[in-house]
Amino acid sequence: MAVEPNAKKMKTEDSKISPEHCAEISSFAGFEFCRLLKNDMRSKTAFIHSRFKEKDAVILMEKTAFETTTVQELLSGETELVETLKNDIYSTYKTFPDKTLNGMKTTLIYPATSQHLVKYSEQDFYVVHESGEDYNKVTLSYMKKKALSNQWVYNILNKVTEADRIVFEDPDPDSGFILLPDMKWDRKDTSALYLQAVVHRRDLLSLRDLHQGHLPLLKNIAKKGISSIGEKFGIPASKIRAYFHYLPSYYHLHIHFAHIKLDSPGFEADRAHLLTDVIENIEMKSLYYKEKTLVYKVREDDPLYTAFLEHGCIKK
Ligand code: M7G
Repeated sequence: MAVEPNAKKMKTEDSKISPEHCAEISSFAGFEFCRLLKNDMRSKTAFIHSRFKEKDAVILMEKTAFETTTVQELLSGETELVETLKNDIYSTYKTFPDKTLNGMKTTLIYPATSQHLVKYSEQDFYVVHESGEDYNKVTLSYMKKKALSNQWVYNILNKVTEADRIVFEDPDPDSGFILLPDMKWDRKDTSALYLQAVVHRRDLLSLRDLHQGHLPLLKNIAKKGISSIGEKFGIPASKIRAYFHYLPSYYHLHIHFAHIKLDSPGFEADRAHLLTDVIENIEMKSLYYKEKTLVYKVREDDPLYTAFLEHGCIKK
């Protein structure tokens, strides 16, 4: 696994690089195939459960979009065509370009936890209507016990990893944040721009925690997030969607900034909450997100699903 150039040794409890992250991996030698967790035809991504050195790994292999600058190189004698159909003026071919024009994106999660295996598996989903009371009784204790680790977030905030990728930082401990590329963005095509604004403060788990006292933080992120995207990438506010996920996968407040053209899962009505709506709702009613019944979907083998079922929040 490639170590970030400015990766430093562990300094504090919450800023660390695990030993597994220090090993360079340049091929899949030694990776054992366990099973295909999910084959997403829409995003052309295979989610694979693998084992490496007796630990679980999750591998996401994604066929990437063509790069406009290299498309013309495809039309050369190096590209092999194997005919699969011919009818009048119409023909189709399996196409094998040079490997430099045919790369895939791989995301490796290693060592992966059982929650990662659940997150990336094919699943049945159920709709949950979570009241403020359900949140306090069911969701909070689930988060404390079962949520995915925020270690990668603390590494970013402590500049242990990804420091060279930071697009913008406001270091203020109350209203500050770091804006940087989401792991899902290849940082090539700006019409697929996808950034995360990760807040410096660590007391906010999600949307549910927000009230009027956080308006300066939210407005600061909205204003500086948009202006820095304009300065750095030349993309105007009218082309950017900024939103929270509820539920998120990671319980440290972060806001997604994505290009309006980006077609990625996560914009669904039962997951995305626009930053501008959140600000306005809180302005109208400070405890809006503490009290509102929030609707979202949970996976069948997520422990939260079982907890909600026991609590009577899911009608089967
Ligand atoms: P989320 O709404 O908590 O969960 O968003 P989701 O993954 O179910 O959407 C977290 C976002 O952080 C996602 O868009 C991830 O792609 C992104 N992300 C996750 N990790 C582990 C990293 C990371 O290590 N670095 C960066 N830059 N982004 C990450």
